[in-house]
Amino acid sequence: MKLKYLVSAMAVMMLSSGAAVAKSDNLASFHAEMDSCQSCHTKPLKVSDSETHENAQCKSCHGDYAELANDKLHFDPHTSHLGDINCTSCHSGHDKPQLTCNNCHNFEMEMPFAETKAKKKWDGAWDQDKIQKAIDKGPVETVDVIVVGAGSAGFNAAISAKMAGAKVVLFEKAAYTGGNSMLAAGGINAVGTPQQKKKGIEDKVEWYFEDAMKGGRYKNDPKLVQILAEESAGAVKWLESLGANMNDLKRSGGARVERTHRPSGGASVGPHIIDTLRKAAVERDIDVRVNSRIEKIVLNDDKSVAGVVVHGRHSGYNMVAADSVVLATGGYGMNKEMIAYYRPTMKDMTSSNNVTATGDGILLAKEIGASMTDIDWVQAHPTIGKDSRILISETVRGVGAIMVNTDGERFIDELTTRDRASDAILKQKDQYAWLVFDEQLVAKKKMVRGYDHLGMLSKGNTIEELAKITGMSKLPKTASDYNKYQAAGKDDAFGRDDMPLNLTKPPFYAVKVAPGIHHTMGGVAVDTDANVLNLQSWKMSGLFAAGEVTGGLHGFNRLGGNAIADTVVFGRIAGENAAKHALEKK
Ligand code: FAD
Ligand code: MEZ
Repeated sequence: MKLKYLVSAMAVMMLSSGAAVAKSDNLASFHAEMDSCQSCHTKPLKVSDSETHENAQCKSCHGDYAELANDKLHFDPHTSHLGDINCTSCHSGHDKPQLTCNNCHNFEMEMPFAETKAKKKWDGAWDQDKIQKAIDKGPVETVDVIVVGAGSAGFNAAISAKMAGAKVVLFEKAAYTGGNSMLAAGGINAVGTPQQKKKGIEDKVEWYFEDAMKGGRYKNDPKLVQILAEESAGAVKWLESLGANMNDLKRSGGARVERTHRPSGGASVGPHIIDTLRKAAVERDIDVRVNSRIEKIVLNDDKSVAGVVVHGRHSGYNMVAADSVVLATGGYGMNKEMIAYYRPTMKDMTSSNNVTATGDGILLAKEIGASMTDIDWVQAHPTIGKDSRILISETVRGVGAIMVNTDGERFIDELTTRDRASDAILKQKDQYAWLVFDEQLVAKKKMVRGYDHLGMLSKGNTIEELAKITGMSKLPKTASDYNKYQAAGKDDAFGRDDMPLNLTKPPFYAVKVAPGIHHTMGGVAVDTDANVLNLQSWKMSGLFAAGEVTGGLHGFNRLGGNAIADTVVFGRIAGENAAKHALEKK
């Protein structure tokens, strides 16, 4: 019998046998009993922060995720959108195992050694004494470019810096890379791509620019928006050159044409991009370290960047020197205190964000005198599954769903901008709405099957049946009116100008949605070269930033698809300029 099957069989036996569990009550002692500590660890014992050896050991005995995939499970954690992450992200050796999926979901899944006691978390409060001691001790290593945060902006920066000839290290505080980027569902906006040309879509850099500015209520930094628009097609091409598939196109709210690019086949864009970037980083031999939180940016006496203090899960506090640091730490959509401070009216809202979105980069940059732009602008996404943290992608409306209130009546153009749609929902009875669609949409959008799988959809064989199940008494009339507008190509009720589908093919579906925190538009002030600016708007020598940690690009309201575009366009600019700066200083 292969060890992987033997071990999983043993784990199941142990779960069902109290005596066995009492003997080895954690994963580590179970392995030690079978063999020795060397089942998992090196001798002499040295555990890197990324737990690289330990994870290789897991896979050598148990198989990789593809081998562990089990299609009999209702939810298979080994085939989730988290991709190929460390086994120890969930199965910690000496600590209570924790299903990473449950950061957002509430899956009830029995895990081996679930009875293990939880230990004190390594990544609690930042310890200022230890930070200072690490600085006093001096750097333990030196590189050219340090990238902080391994989401899309961080990976793009690290890959670009490495390709420009710099020695790079990419630090990620979580046990896995991906951040909010791996949750992106809709797509990446770009203008002038071969995909648009193939579909006969006329688009212009000026239109992209105008749509983003209008969506942002003209509070965006036009110089940043211009670069985003001009470089967007190059961003898609770059992702494709790294192995991504961006062949599908759809329209997002606030955009005048279809310019949101996504993988063909209906897969979500974020997991696909992160998977591509992870592989591209491995192929380029980039040093990516997880379980490594940056807690300080260190400056020289002349205020130029000297490096960072990293708090590693196993290595503790150390200073790493570099002439360039790129902040790519994402937003603060999961930091309750920051939301309560900057946007008190949103403090009780749910959030679509990953638990990693804690605003660290903003705190790190502020502490050393960086300026902030639009820091209090927080976007509510109108369609987060009610009472959940699961985003119902804008794609669902883009592809054809209608949005109705609890009586089943439409109340707004479904393709309006997010701020308008969110405000309109909050004015409805009970402050929630339903998205309604039919089987045609399900056939087009694989992600909708995912919502069904999660038990989020109500279903009826007729519109009348769906109306009865959901209590939306006016839904049949609304659907019949909408079908007439769709056939005529003119929405007399709300002026929706893109109605790709009607509501005619059973079964019919509805999902309850409500606004929730989605994107923090404000953040660190940057110029067009991704230099971080200080309070006097001077460049901070050696400090760069890209992605959701920055402010200025999106103004007061971001358009769907512009954040991933931001992470690729400005991630690359930050990486290239960080490499240039560091190499010139050598
Ligand atoms: P992130 O991807 O969040 O990465 C930041 C990383 O930094 C994280 O991994 C974090 O752990 C790490 N980090 C933080 N602090 C530290 C520290 N102190 N030390 C070390 N590491 C640190 N946008 C679109 O354009 N299209 C979409 O379809 C789309 N869909 C979305 C769906 C969802 C559910 C969500 C939440 C967002 C979506 N967005 C979308 C927005 C977009 O995904 C994010 O704005 C974007 O991915 C942010 O990328 P980033 O690289 O800046 O940050
Ligand atoms: O850009 C986004 O946040 C986006 C497209 C989200 C979504 O609804 O899919």
